[in-house]
Amino acid sequence: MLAAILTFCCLLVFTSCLNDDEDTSIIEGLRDGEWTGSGEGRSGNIIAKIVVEEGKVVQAIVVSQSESVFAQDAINTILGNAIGKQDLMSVEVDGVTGATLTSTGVVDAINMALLASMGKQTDEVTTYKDSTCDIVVVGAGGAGLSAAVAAAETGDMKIIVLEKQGIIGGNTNYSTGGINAAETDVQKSLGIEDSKQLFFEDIMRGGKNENIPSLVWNFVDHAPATISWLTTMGADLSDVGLMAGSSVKRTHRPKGGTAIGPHLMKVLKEATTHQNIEIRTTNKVVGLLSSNGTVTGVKVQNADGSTYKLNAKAVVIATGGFGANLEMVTRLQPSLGGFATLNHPGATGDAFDWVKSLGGATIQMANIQIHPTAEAVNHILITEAVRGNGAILVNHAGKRFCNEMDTRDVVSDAILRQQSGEAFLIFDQGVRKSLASIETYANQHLLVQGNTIAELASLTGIPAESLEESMSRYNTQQKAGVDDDFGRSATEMTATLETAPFYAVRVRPAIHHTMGGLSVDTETHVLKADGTPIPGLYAAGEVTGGLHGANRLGGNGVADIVVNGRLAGQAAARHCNP
Ligand code: MEZ
Repeated sequence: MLAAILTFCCLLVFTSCLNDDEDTSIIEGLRDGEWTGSGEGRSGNIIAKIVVEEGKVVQAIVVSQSESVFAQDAINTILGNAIGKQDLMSVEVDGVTGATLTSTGVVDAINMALLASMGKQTDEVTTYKDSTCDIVVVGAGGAGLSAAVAAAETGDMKIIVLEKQGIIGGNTNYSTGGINAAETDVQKSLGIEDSKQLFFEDIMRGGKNENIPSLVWNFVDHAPATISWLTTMGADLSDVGLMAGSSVKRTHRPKGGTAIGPHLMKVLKEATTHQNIEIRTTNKVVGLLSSNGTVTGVKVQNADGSTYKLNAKAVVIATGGFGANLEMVTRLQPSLGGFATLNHPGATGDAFDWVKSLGGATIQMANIQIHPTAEAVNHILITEAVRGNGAILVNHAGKRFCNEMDTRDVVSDAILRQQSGEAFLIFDQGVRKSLASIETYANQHLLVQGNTIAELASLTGIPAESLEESMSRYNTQQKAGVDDDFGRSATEMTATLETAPFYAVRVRPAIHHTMGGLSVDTETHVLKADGTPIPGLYAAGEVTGGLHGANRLGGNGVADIVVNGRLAGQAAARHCNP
C-alpha cells in the first residue's frame, strides 16, 4: 500500500512540476533543495537526486548506480518518462522487460528522495532510549560497515551502526573508480606484475612523501587480503584498471568497469544483515561519552530531536571527511574558495570536535584534494578510469596541455591554468565500450556526442582543425608508444581514439577528498597529541589523516575505507574481548 501511495505521489509530483498548466498544489510540502534517496537495484544501491525549486521538482537524476550496460535503458525509460513525457505511471515497474530490479530500485530511490523533501521517512521512525551494546560504529558508509562486519566476524557481539543521514553509504555511494591493492590473486590471474613495495613507493611519491610511512605500509600490506575478504562476501572485483599515479594496473572493480561504490555497499549491507548488525539511520551522534579519559559510548539524537545515551565498550568513528563543509574547507585552505564539491551533504566533519574534547589530535588538515574531472555544470565526478582507459584532455583551443595520467594535483593545476579554468575530456566509442560506468554519464546527459571529430568540435565550440590535429597527433604517438609532448607512458596511452562516435565532457576541478584528519596508529587507535591512544576509541577512513599525505592516488580512497575499516572493527573487537 505504501509503495502504491508513494508511486502515486511520485506521478503527481512529476506531472505537476513539469507542466505549468496543471494544478501544482496536489502534493503539499515539498521543501526546496536537493534531496537524495536510495533503492536497491540488481547490482547495488541506486542513488537518485531530485532538485526542488519553489515547491516543484525541476530535476530528477540517478547520480550513482552500477547496473549492467543492458539495464541502463530501464533507467533512461523511467527518468525519461518522468521528466520528458511527464507520465511516470505509464512505466509499470514490471513492464521494463528484464530489468525489474533496476526499475524498482530507481522508482524506490526517487520516492525516498521525495519523502525526504517532505520531511518524511519511508520506514516508521523509532525513538530510541538509553541502552548498552558492545561496539558502536559511527557512520554507515564503506568504512563503518566494514568495521561492523569485521567485528561481528570475531564472535557473538552486539554491534550498532549509527548514521545521521536518512540513507546509508555516504561518499561510498558516489565512488566509481575501484579499490587499489597489489599482489592480489586477481592481478595474478590477469598476468599483472605488481608488488607491495612498488605500491608503497607510488603512494609515497604521489603523496609528496608527506604520508606517514607506517600507515602506508600497514595499508599496502593488508590490501590484498581485504580484496579476498570482499570477494568471499560476494564482491565482483574481477576487472583491474589503471589509475593516475599508479605504475601498473591495480584498481579492482566489477566486471566491465561498473562503479565500485554502489556494488560495495550492496555487498557490505548484505553482510551486516547476515551478521544481525543493527543500523539506525537518522540517528545523529552529538558527542562521545567518557569516564576518566576512556570512551564509554556516544550521545545520540533521535529523528524526533530527543537524545539518548548508547553505552559501549568500544566506539569506531567512521564518519568520513569534511568535503561538504565549505566553511571548514576554505578556512583550512583559502585557495579553495568558490570550488564546487563532489561530496555527499553529510560530509561535514562533525567528529573532530567530539574527539578534540577528549584530547584527540588531528593532522594535515589543510591537505584537501581537488579532483581534476568534475563535470562543469552538475559537478558530477567523471571517474579517472575514463582517462585510464584512454581519454585525453584538451583546452578550449583544442590543444592537449598535460600528461592526463599524472597525479591529481598536477592535472588539476594544469586545468586551472587553461581558459576559464576548465577543459574537455575527449574519448571515442572504443573507450565508452571499455568502461560501463560511462553509461551512467550518458544517462545523466553529460556526454556531448559527435559522429565526426569536426561535429564534436562544433558542438563544444572548439576549433575543428585544432581538435582534429590534436587527436591525430595523439593517435600517432599512441601507436609509437611515445608521447613526446607530455610524457604519457605507453601503458597509459591505452588505445587510439579513432572509433566514431566521439565524446566530450566539459570538466573543471572540484573538492573531492579531505586527506587530513584524526591522528591514528596502525591499529586504528585514535591518538592524543602525545601519541598515546584514547582508550576505547578507534577510527577509519576519510575521517583519519596521514595515509595519503599531500595527494591521494585514485583507488586508494575506497581501499582505505575497507582495509582500515576492517582493521578498526577487529581492533575494537579485541578491545571488548582482550
Ligand atoms: O579514488 C578515487 O577518488 C577515484 C578512483 C575517483 C575516480 O576518479 O573514480
